[in-house]
Amino acid sequence: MNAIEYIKKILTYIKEHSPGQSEFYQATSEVLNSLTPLLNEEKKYMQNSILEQLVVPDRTIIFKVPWIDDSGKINVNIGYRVQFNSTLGPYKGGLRFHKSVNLGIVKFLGFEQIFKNSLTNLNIGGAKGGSNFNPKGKSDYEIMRFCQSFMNELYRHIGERVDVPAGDIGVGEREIGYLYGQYKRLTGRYEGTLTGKGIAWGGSFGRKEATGYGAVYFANNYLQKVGEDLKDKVAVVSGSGNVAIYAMEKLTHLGAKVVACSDSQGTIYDKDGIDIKTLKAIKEVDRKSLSEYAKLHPKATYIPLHKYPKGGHAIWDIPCQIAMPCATQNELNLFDAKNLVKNGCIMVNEGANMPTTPEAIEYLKANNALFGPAKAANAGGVAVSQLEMAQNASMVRWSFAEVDTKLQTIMKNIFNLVYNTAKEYGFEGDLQRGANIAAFKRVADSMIDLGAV
Ligand code: NDP
Ligand code: 2IT
Repeated sequence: MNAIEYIKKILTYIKEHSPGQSEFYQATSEVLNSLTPLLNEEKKYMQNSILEQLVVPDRTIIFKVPWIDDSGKINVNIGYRVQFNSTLGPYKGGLRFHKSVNLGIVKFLGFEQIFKNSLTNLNIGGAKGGSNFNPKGKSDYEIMRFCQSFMNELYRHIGERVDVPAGDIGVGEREIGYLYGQYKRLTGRYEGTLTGKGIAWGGSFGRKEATGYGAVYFANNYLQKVGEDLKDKVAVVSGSGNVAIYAMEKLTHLGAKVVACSDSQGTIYDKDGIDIKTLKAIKEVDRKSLSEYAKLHPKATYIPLHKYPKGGHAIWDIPCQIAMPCATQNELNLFDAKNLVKNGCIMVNEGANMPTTPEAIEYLKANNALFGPAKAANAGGVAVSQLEMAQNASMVRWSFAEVDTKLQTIMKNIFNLVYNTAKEYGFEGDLQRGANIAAFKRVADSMIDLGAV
């Protein structure tokens, strides 16, 4: 069997055995289809059934999360933790609380996490979890009761050298606090089993900023490689959550002008440059809609979601040179990619996980836009999570500057690794392929070293 037949066989297996899990199929197809040159060259991966083993999680935990709302009613949600692969270290990856969460989404995120974590060159395996709980409009006490109930089940499956959850969509410092508090109550242990903790109670300086800053460091390395930089570039960033806000902040630090961002309800266009202080107050503190921004900055334009023609997204129709999707999966499609290219965009750099559809990626590549793939570009968040684990394990705390310097080095190393790997395999400039091959090699070779079954 040659590599193409081997990959096809595995993808057919996934399709048959994971019905309805379209995001999982999309994520596995992307990685596997990148591996053809490597699998043709190195027969050991097929001989050791590495693909068969990589596409099935080590274990999948699905549980009931009952919680009482402020009116006294009992609600029930579904909780997930997919411990995908622990070859390189303890399971590591975030928790997502969003109404759209289902097993296919958690599996796609967990699968991606194996390879992202591999690229950091740190010792962390891949996992993801979450719930279909919708945090929108819930009081602090409702969030607290939900988090406590979630942890009542999860605690028995995690530990500082077993599985270390963190945040993702809908899970930030507040939620990590409630989850960690309940973990401590149930186990009596203060060992740092979650990352993204508050600084006062064991968190790391720089974790909050790490994904967004890291993604911009990645973009900057990429631009420098092609003789460009961020100075005076016009940028747009989708989302206005944790990743988006700190991507915007670092873009601004490095001289770019961010003129637009979005949330699940609409888009803000401020041609003078987004005022990040106001944005933080609206989204991080008040947890309100972006429409509030236009009230405070009357020159800015607010485009509600329903006002943009179906099929595309308003944010990608705003002229820019640098586009950073930082909200969610499949938020930048072919229609959007065409708009970006038409308007002069030279780079799409992914802050979110799998935000660009396969057709959009092909279009961008065919039109010579630089493309920074998520598993490389957004790996700074999980990398600083590992630095948080390291600080917790040795009971020390590093300064913001120390963490930020380490993050910059990690992002530079990831960039060089994926760039050089793409070149080595004859796909110079295709960082998506470079990231998938480099990440896979480290995991697969380690699986063989540890005994392939
Ligand atoms: P947040 O919950 O902090 O922010 C998410 C943002 O995206 C919000 O502005 C939200 O809008 C918007 N959004 C979420 N879902 C949708 C949707 N279905 N349609 C439109 N807009 C949406 O999450 P993060 O910033 O942490 O995560 C963003 C992305 O980055 C995700 O893909 C995540 O997996 C990825 N990521 C996160 C890391 C981290 O460290 N947090 C690390 C690496 C990747 P609203 O404000 O209206 O809710
Ligand atoms: O997608 C991701 O890398 C995250 N949500 C962060 C994971 C982590 O463990 O910090």
